[in-house]
Amino acid sequence: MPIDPTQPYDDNNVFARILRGELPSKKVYEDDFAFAFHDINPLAPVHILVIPKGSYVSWDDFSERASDEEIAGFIRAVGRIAREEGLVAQGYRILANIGMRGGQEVPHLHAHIFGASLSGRCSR
Ligand code: DGP
Repeated sequence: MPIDPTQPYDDNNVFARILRGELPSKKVYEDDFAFAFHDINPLAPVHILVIPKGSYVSWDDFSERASDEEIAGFIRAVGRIAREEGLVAQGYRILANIGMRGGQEVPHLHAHIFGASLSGRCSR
């Protein structure tokens, strides 16, 4: 079910619990601003979720409340992960679903990174 982005941040959402180490994840990357892990239900040969460490529901919430340092750190991390995962030569997609019409299901901001296998496309 898509979330209602006008609700306050829910500290018990699944990504908050992954960040706190209460739930397992297949970690790909971590720094001061971002945490990344494999999507549990991959829609591409490479499907990574990147989340900011702070408590933000949506892109608009993030851009309103996060510091410039957090925003730069998060965006930098997405690019770094694409490079480190070897996606640059083949190309990749970045997607953020926001709110009800955007189809967002987890109320902690996340960017999907979709990458291809060596021969395939990065999405269906
Ligand atoms: P969306 O909110 O629609 O942008 O997508 C949420 C994504 O999060 C979806 O692709 C599935 C993934 N997901 C949901 N719960 C978990 C979980 O517990 N672990 C992992 N690794 N991924 C999850």
